[in-house]
Amino acid sequence: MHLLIGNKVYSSWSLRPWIVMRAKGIAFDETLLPLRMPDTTERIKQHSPTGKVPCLVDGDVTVWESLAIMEYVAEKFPEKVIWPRDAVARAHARSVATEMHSGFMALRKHCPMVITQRFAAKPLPDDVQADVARIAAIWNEARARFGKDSREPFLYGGFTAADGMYVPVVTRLQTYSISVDPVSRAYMDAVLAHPAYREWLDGAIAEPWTLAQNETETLIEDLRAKN
Ligand SMILES: N[C@@H](CCC(=O)N[C@@H](CS)C(=O)NCC(=O)O)C(=O)O
Repeated sequence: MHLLIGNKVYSSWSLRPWIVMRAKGIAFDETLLPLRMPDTTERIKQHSPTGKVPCLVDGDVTVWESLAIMEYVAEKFPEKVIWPRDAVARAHARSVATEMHSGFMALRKHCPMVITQRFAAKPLPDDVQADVARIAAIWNEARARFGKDSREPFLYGGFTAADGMYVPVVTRLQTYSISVDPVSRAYMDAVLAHPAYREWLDGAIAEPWTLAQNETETLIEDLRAKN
């Protein structure tokens, strides 16, 4: 299998299926296409019909959209337990994963992923604060209902696709120094310590396209204005 991804510093959607596949020990090759280059769309469109990453190619099968890629590998490798085994937990996990996929626009717009950066805390607009409150409620509920009896620290105990969907949310809260309750903080620390996350972060740090701090701030302003 071959996964097409964008820059590890910026491409939050690429990180989601990448980390699920890596955390679950699923073998794949990756090709990284730097975003925001003159030929980016043209190069991605050679593989992905939307011109966006991530995109998974498995022989004759092409799967685009991060969540569809997770579903594809979940079907292909049922033994990897990409979604929780328990039906109630699985329904909850799919709900929070799709809530993330289609939501939290205020947080995504205000705090774009720049995984290698750390900014001082600043007051957040009300709509961003509301997104953070909802995310913390999701994490607390999942941990209390489905994760607490497990020795593992993720939303449903072991790492699942739902965690994969929230990894770039964790990194945003970390990058922008956004405070959360102790349960959410412990969850964030577990995600940030995961070996697959550390591997992605090392790749991001090594990327040659990373912008300097002042250029990053300009990029963030640009993304906030555009989105
Ligand atoms: N809904 C898509 C979103 C994919 C997306 O927006 N990817 C961004 C990178 S994170 C992209 O490819 N942008 C194209 C570009 O910047 O040229 C998914 O879940 O995979």
